Amino acid sequence: MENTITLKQFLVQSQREGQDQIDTDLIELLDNIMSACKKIADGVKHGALYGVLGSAGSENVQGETQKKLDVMSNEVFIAATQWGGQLAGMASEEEEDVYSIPAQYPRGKYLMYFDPLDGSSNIDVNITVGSIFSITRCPEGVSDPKLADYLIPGTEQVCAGFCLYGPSTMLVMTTGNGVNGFTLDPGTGEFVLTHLNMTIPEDTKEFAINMSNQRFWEAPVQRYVDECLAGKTGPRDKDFNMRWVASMVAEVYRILTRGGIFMYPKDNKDPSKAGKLRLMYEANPMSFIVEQAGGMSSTGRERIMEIQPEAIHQRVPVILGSKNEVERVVSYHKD
Ligand code: AHM
Ligand code: MG
Repeated sequence: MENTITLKQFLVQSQREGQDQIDTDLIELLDNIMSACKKIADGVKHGALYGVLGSAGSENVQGETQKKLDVMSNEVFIAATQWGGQLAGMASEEEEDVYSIPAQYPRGKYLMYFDPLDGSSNIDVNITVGSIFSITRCPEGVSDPKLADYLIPGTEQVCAGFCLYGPSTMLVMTTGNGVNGFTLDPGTGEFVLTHLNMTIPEDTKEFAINMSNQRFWEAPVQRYVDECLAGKTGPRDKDFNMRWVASMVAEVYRILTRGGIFMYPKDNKDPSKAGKLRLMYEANPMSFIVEQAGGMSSTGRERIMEIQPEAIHQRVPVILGSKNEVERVVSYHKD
């Protein structure tokens, strides 16, 4: 245990080494995010013992049924971070409007966007879920940010991360200088550096997509998946493997570990929706992490992090992972 480096130590050391993005406020904010993640991990682990499984009997702004753990995780995230004085405001998948920091707390310079419990359709079936967060600077001179102040492109992110509630609890994050993974030690309650400088292999033989939507996809994605399925007998001349966990956090973690491509592409299932996943608290943070690990992230037509957001709950197509495969899908969109 002597040589272990905790997440907090790692951040302080990185600050001392002059990493521009890291300041004391960010370290304190991340410390509070860690507290939130530990509480949520505890709730997820205890499941039925805490009576937290099942539906909360309400819907969020996206019209999705909220699970009890969705609601609880959202409350935990807000309670753990709003008091610290580092945030000017926050936006959550589970909140219709942006969340103003209550008047009794000081306001800080950062904005936080988060999905308190991603993959929540998996809660009741005991499969990995996670929390995703993204941090940007609040626009200069703004102390009481309004909706428009939050519409900042992903390229401006100062930090992004996710916490995975799986067989082990892991926090993976970037501050724009590579990606590192920390495993929660259940004995000490500390996140310990276990995965230094995670990188995504450029090539892969594994793809992840919800095949039940196949008939709704556009031609470039149809072509890409057809070619993967053809395996050795097709133009790719190699067999592919497929995975679909229905938890983006678990898919991105797998890709960070052994490569792969993840797609929730544009489809015509519901023409009013540009995709399923949300730009501000799913696509942007995951894109930042994937790019920092040497991968690529695109809608098929543009780099996700360069999208100028138009709404806080905006949806976008997402194609991310091993660079050469994502490039291939993007090239099919150009053809
Ligand atoms: P959520 O934030 O409501 O959980 O939705 C996002 C999740 C992603 O984690 C996952 O990739 C996707 O939805 C799965 O969708 P589907 O059930 O359509 O396969
Ligand atoms: Mg989500």
